[in-house]
Amino acid sequence: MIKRTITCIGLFLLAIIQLQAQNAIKKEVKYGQLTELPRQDEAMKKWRSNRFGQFIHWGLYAIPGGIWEGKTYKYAAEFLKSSAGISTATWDSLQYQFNPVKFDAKEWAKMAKDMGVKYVTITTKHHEGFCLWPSKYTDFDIENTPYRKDLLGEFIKAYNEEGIDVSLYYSVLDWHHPDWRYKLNTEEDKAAFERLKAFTENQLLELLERYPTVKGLWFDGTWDQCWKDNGKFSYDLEKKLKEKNPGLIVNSRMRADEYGSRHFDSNGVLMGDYESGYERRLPNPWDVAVTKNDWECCMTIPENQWGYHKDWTLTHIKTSNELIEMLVQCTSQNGNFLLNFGPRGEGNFREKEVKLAKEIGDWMDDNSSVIYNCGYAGLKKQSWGYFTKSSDSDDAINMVVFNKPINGKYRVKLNKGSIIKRAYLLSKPKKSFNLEEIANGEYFLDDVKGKCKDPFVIIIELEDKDSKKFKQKALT
Ligand code: FHN
Repeated sequence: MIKRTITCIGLFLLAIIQLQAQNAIKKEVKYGQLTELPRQDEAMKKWRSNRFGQFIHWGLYAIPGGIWEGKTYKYAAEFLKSSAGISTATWDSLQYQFNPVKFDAKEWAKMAKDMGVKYVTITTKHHEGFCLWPSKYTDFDIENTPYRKDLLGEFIKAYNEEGIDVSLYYSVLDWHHPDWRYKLNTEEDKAAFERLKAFTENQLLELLERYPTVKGLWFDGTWDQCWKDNGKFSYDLEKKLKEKNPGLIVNSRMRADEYGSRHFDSNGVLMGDYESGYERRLPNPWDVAVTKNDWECCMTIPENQWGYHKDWTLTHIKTSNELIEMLVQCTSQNGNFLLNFGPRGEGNFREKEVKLAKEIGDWMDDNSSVIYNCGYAGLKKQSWGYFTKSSDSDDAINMVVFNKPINGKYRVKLNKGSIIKRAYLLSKPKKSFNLEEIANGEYFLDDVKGKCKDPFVIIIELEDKDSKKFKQKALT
């Protein structure tokens, strides 16, 4: 009795402490999230069902391609200005060499379409500050290059004609702009940064005005103190941009709250429309559900090169199977995969990128039904690969196999009570696998003989939960 009373008092005290702790960390956030998440409007549903996107990093850095005065710099080519200690004036003069005579927007869009992407995100202005569109607010733009034409406009038109949604990358960090400040230490810094804010807002509204079909804005370069000190500005800006383009989708990097918390507000609530912190990394594949928020992983083909680097022998170059596995993993965990390409200064892609795009596209031709409109199947990654599930289907799940078991049998662990009705290769739907039930909801699938391209897909049809057979099994 005494023991029970002590336990009850203990639990009561613990509950009070927990309640107090919760209240202590709950802050009143005025400039946090604008809407309830996850967004369920048509634009967001489309973004979510797209699953696979192409990222393009293109700017002046594509001209030197990681090499300056005969010296090769290993670090990311778009950072060459700082790696090689090049003055702003010298770097900016690359503008007068930017003449991508080989740029063919239609060819680019066709390559993207054939690769199977449903959306593209292109750098309109990277950290160097150079703008790929003719901007009213700066001369450091495409209009003042030998190319002169509205390159971004051509790009958007061509991709839209192929049915690909376009989203625009914009770096707030700006190495060219005289009013950029990392920190706002003095009154003069603050005044300069006010001008930078006005410039940023004007350019973003200009982009949305000029290119009304744009579906999203992808912010970057927002990690410095100056941006953290301007949470209210980022809140107001998100609002204005969304008023200008209803349905607009914005990544979480755009935002800070009034306490300087980025991506997530001070109470841990995501800001923007999807989490964009997965850069060159994926979530733990064994996590059952990553998060209820939408998210996107952006990935490079080499280890860390976004812009064009002339020497790709410096790092590991991912194979198409590695990249396909990442795409599948993202899908299986309800995320999107944005794969980066860095075209040359002349305007064409390196042969290796073209080849990889073709290989991924060949795989997508046969297997895109396990990617588009698909997501988490309610099941963990297993030793042979990943499950995905289409939101159009109630009774089928997809197994995407990357590791073929030596004994030729796939051990498949479903949720308890699940019964497999039939399993077959997506490429050979008529031939069923032999099934061996080894535990409640657990099976061995015997390999179906025949050649299939790796990685490949097995479809599992499940017994309808209302069927007699299912009810009987569930009781046992
Ligand atoms: O510094 C950039 C980098 O060049 C590239 O644009 C990536 C893409 O996510 N973002 C920055 C680093 O977070």
